[in-house]
Amino acid sequence: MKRVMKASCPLNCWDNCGFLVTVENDRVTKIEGDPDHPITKGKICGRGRMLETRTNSSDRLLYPLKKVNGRFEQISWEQALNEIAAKLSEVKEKYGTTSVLHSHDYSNNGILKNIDQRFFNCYGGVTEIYGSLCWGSGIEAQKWDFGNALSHEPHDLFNSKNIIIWGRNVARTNMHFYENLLKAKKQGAKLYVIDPLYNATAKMADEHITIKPGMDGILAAGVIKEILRLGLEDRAFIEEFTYGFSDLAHLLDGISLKKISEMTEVSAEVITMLARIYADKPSSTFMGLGMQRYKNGGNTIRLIDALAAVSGNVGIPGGGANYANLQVGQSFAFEELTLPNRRTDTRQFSIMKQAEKVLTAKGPEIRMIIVTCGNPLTQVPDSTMVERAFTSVETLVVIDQFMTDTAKLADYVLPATTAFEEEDFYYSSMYHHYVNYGPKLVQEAPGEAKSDLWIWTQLASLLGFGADFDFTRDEWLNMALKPLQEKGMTLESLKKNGTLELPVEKIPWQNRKFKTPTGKFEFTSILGQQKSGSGLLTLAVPDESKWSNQEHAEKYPYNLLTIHPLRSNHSQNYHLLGGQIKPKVEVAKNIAEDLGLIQGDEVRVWNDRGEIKGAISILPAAHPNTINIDEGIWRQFGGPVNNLTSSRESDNGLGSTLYDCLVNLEKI
Ligand SMILES: Nc1nc2c(c(=O)[nH]1)N[C@H]1C(S)=C(S)[C@@H](COP(=O)(O)OP(=O)(O)OC[C@H]3O[C@@H](n4cnc5c(=O)[nH]c(N)nc54)[C@H](O)[C@@H]3O)O[C@H]1N2
Ligand SMILES: Nc1nc2c(c(=O)[nH]1)N[C@H]1C(S)=C(S)[C@@H](COP(=O)(O)OP(=O)(O)OC[C@H]3O[C@@H](n4cnc5c(=O)[nH]c(N)nc54)[C@H](O)[C@@H]3O)O[C@H]1N2
Ligand code: SF4
Ligand SMILES: [Mo]
Repeated sequence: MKRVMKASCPLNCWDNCGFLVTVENDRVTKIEGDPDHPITKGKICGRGRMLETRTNSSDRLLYPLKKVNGRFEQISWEQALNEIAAKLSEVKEKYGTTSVLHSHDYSNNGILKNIDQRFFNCYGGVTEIYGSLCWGSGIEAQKWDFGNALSHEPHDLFNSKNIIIWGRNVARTNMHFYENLLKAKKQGAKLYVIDPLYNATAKMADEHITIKPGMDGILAAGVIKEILRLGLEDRAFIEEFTYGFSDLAHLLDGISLKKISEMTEVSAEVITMLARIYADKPSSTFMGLGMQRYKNGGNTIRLIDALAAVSGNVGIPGGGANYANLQVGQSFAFEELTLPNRRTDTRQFSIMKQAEKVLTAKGPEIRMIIVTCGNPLTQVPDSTMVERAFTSVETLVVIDQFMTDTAKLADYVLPATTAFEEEDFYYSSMYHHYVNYGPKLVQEAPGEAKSDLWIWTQLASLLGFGADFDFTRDEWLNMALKPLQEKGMTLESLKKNGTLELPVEKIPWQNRKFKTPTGKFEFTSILGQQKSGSGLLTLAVPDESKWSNQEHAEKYPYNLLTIHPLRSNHSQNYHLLGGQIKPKVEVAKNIAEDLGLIQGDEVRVWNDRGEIKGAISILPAAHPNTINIDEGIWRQFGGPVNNLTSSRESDNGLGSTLYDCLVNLEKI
């Protein structure tokens, strides 16, 4: 029998698309876009379509595996769960619960993927990771400036006169926003892209502004300086609704436009042009996540926020310093789902430094690591150290759908279901504010694959807190939706419609009531002061740059970006793409010219942390001395590129410095 059902894309992505999935004989046979979805309107990308291949792949993990004498052996669920539960009891007894590390990321946007936290809290509280490789610096920055990280609802774009895409690879990573940009442009809006790479979004822009990687904060400072020189600032907003402006003005007095131009490698004329664009309101800014993956990443986002504020583009239709939209995730009952009060002990490692901490932690040492919804060997910086750390512990458990590079290191690998084999609802706090229902479409998962929720429930029962997991799927989903029920949003209505609009503020900060300690937009952050020093904006530069370490920059003259791949969500699709996969080393034209390289040449890219080999592809319009190698590549295909990246934390401690990475390159 053939059925076509509404469902959702589960992938960690800006778009959170609505799907129409064809199911025949208990098998997914086709995935298309749901034309009725209010935002994604029937269009989806190849990564979404490829979920059909992922689900039906003959490479799926089908049975629990245990490593015996270096080789995986199939074992029963009973044996796997009993042995893992016994190990959890043993280490709890001997060393305390924080001798267990829960390493995870967000590869699946289902709300019930958070139940792992409930498990670890009820167990007693393990070593958890904090911060984010993805968006951590920017989120914290916006909390300091505004009190929360909020974006305008997607259609407000059409109120903008000028649209500035700052460090976001829209055409590749956020396809429905791209469609809206095309439409806004047709309706007369002007589009500017600030990015070291000339990407597909830059191609349709009125102007592409290339910049030295990591220097965007300095550029924003230059634009503010010009706005002030030209008298184009929004005085009324600054005086009534902001705090700390004189500190910012003082900072800008200390640097010349000439110096800013030299540091950013953006001409003074372009900086003045941007000042006029920002003053020609409403101008909206859409920041990507790439440009905050630097040591100075938090300060960068703060200076761009400051630019939006000085030019009077905060809280107005068509304006906004759009980065993420936390009010989406904040709509659900996380405490009730995860029970943080149940833990009696806790310890935290930053996600960036998890490997180093595993290797060095005392009181207690890490004895056991459990990985869920993540592939740290490929995705976490400094892969060499990650491998050392993850193989140093007594027991490594990985729950996944495929034998990833991380799973290969494990002592136990547990086979997980895919999104179509379990019921959940999906949300993403990145672009739009709709939540999508995802029914269980396939009744019999292949082999013995089980949902994460099932695995936690079984382990909870073996460890004596089964009662905390004794709920039906409907009960769990209702629990998550509880805060919305009084607003008329119920599980029934979600199931019926397939998607629901969350009751969020569509134009944040329109009431000018900021959630900061002063209630104002803060150029000087009180929260920043409380957490780490002065809270002042600075003119900080990346850690790996000639402005911070001349000698290092001479040894490693090129900036390495490792942006998100077109055809894969991180590491999730490479093994399904077919054909010969090999790292593509994209280099700015000047590098090829300086080193006499031509398209296709084999090269080695290296720094003190590691190396990667690949074939040259020349980028004619990229910023000089810039290289890109897409992230996510498996070892068998020549990756991971995180061999080269650093595990340093960003300025505010919560973000990564994945793109703050200098390398050298030679032909082999
Ligand atoms: N195809 C695809 N789409 C995805 C994903 C995927 O893996 N594949 N992943 C999803 C996830 S989890 C995320 S977080 C988002 C990320 O979405 P984006 O933020 O759009 O993409 P990233 O690849 O993180 O960031 C790369 C962009 O930042 C630019 N950039 C890098 N350094 C700088 C800089 O110093 N200054 C400026 N101005 N720009 C800079 C790069 O040139 C590139 O255009 O994408 C989501 N969508
Ligand atoms: N160099 C470099 N590194 C990066 C980035 C970069 O730009 N450059 N980007 C960073 C960013 S933005 C992010 S968000 C992270 C992403 O890092 P990860 O989330 O670790 O990466 P993914 O490859 O999306 O997914 C990890 C694993 O989750 C598994 N998985 C999928 N669904 C489920 C499920 O339902 N249950 C379980 N148990 N497992 C599941 C997949 O099979 C996959 O093996 O990577 C970061 N790393
Ligand atoms: S990966 Fe993103 S754009 Fe592609 S189908 Fe899924 S949500 Fe949509
Ligand atoms: Mo991400």
